Amino acid sequence: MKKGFVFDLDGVITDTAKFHYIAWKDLAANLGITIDETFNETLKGISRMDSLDKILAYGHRENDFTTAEKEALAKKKNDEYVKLLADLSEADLLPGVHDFLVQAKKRNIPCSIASASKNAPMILEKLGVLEFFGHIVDPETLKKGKPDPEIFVKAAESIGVAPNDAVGFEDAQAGIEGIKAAGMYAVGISATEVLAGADLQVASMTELDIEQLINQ
Ligand code: B16
Ligand code: MG
Repeated sequence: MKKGFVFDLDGVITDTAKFHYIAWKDLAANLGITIDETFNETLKGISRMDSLDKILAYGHRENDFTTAEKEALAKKKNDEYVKLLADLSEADLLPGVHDFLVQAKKRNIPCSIASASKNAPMILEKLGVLEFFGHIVDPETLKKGKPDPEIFVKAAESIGVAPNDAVGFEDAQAGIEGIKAAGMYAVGISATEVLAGADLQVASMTELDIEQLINQ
């Protein structure tokens, strides 16, 4: 019997990858680096600074910037990203998410967020679903990012649920690995990629049966 749900944000609750892509593409172009959508796939679930490092390495510019300069670049990207989120609303929730959260609330199943994004609280507020989450893990408090299980263990424990009793929802391979390493039941959400190691994979949350999940 499962007692709590842990959600990734980007790719599970909403699709912010397209906005990350626009902002990173513009920043990279200013540095003479061209990235495409295939490269953008490798940035999903990766922290802001690790994403910047990957882009600089891709453009062979990894040794060209000081830490302070890299922080300024990451801030510039985030400022553009936040501007692109200005019109985000409930309409940007991915299919089935709102209904699933309502069902969880009805059954008193606590929910938390395990996202690498420092913008998660603001995004959830804009989407109108902040109230459904008992806790949002602050990525600044983590020693390691996904695929390390730390964020998922913290997210489950923050809502008073042992990882073994929790279900985790992820769209990225690194996230599925982190959920499994935490000892949780992993639900992969992707219509395009096979998520290796997921206990269950669906194309969207509309396909999920909450009763069946709880009884895993
Ligand atoms: P921020 P998730 C991740 O979200 C994104 O997939 C990734 O592209 C982004 O770099 C990361 O959040 C950090 O986001 O710049 O807003 O702090 O999938 O872990 O919810
Ligand atoms: Mg994700």
